[in-house]
Amino acid sequence: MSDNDVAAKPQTRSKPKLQRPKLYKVILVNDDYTPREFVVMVLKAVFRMSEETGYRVMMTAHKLGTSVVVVCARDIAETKAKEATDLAKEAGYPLLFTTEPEE
Ligand code: TYC
Repeated sequence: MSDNDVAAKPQTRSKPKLQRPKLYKVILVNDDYTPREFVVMVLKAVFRMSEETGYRVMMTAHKLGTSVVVVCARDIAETKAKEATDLAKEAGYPLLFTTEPEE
């Protein structure tokens, strides 16, 4: 085997790209039955919001139909959305929190 037969090393190295885990939005959905104060109470209890932030998020859903509550990892988003929706269900309200992937 002469020197000329040695296979050339590839000149580029492929750098493995670390995929960032997709983030999910928790979305508050408006309805005609749940009292405003109850929505704010749930936002404070489950999402650790202040009264002011909770009121603002609640009013956004009230006026526009939906409001983004938080953006976080999928398992946390799904757990919190279920916790908040279950609290309302126990109290007899149709209040709904959903999740969807962020673009
Ligand atoms: N629309 C409700 C009312 O007028 C209050 C409300 C706000 C309910 C936001 C749900 O996600 C909601 N009592």
